[in-house]
Amino acid sequence: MPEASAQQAAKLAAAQHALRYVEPGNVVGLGSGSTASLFIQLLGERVKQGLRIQGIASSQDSENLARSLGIPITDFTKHQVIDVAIDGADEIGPAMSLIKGGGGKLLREKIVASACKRFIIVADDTKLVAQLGAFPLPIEVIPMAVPLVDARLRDLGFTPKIRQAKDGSGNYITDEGNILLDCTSSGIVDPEETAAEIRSIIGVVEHGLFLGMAERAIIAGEDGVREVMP
Ligand code: ABF
Repeated sequence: MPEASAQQAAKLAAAQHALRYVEPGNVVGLGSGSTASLFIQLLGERVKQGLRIQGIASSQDSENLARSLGIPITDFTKHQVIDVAIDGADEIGPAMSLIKGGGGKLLREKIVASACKRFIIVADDTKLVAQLGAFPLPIEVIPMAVPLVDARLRDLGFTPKIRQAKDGSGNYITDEGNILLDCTSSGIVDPEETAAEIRSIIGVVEHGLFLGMAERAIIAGEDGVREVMP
């Protein structure tokens, strides 16, 4: 097997560490992205060994992966509270402020996070930043409203760009049928204020600022695994 990169090894170490927060009988939020996918794979192994849990996925991709591994899937019609969710992030800033959505799944990710008793982030240490915003902020928008939302975001100092599908077929379409705007900026100095301003724009479905939601981040790097608290 080819030598795993240091970053890949770090992601695996973070995912492995996160397993300790899952208890028998839990409803587990299954995050999206490469690190969360490693967690799902490890969780699948535990299920094969007899761990009894049910998963609620934050994307169709994560649900498909979980089902392929034999992880029982449930939904919010049966469980409105998730015991613990493990998810990734694109940036982790001060006070556990996050930018998420680089994988295009921010809406369901935030819905899962909103239903959690415990929301825990797994990431390699490249995700830690002193200020959010170097990573373009993903914002999910109702298709017909894109030109209106674009103009309002530019007034706020963002430069929005419609995300394209990787297969070159045109605009990326989210699991809920919306458009994603990836918004570059000179930095997000006040995430709370920025989030409120974005949320006030009609046509915005959700944005990738996750504030006051994560209880901790499991961070892995060359010097091992550590937990970062808000
Ligand atoms: C997901 O994790 C997304 O919000 C984000 O794009 C992704 C990034 O993490 P990774 O580096 O693990 O893919 O939850």
